[in-house]
Amino acid sequence: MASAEASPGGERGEASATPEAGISAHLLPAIGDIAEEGTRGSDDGTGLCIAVVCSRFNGHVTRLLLAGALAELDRCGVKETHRTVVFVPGAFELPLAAMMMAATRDFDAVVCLGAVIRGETSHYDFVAGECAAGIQRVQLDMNLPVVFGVVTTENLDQALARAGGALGNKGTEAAATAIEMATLLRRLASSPARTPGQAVPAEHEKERAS
Ligand code: INI
Repeated sequence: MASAEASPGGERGEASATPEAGISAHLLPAIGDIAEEGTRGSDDGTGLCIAVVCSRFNGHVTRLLLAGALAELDRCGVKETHRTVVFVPGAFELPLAAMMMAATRDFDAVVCLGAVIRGETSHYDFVAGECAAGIQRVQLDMNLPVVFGVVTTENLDQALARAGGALGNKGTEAAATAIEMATLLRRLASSPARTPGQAVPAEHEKERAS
């Protein structure tokens, strides 16, 4: 398993990804061009417990997202016994189920998977918007990574392209994000990153003042 320190920016193919190759912006270079100091998570899911909440609406898309997410959890070493998959009727229900999973405190991250397709609904904006806002709220309220693995598209073809088609798999990306954030939070908790603007621990206050 590649460690973050050993391979900053390189774990998920960022260094070689190009827009021309049709690779999602999520995987584009962001870190490789930046100085290598700093703290980030890794793709080592060993020992992590991950909950996946998957919407059944547009199930022909979400089942592909789920397959991508589970394959990524496998690749990263998250044991099957350390995963829980929960299904909800639609994307609108994802935040509540994510909140319930987060509240157990049994998980290091929650991955939310869904597909909201504008062509099929006049209330696309409400479903997609409330789903996104709800997921963000859960993650901030619960202080736990809750990942938005929801494709929001104009039509079915665009959704399928992002569910294992030409534009990658949003479920795979969501699982990778969950592991990166969970490992980042562990690292920050055990050894706070000293980045500009970050509060200085009390024991260092004197040192800074002198
Ligand atoms: N839910 C989705 O996940 N995707 C959609 O595209 C969608 N459309 O088209 O309406 C959708 N609607 C259902 C919604 O998520 C709720 O389940 C429903 O409104 C009950 O709360």
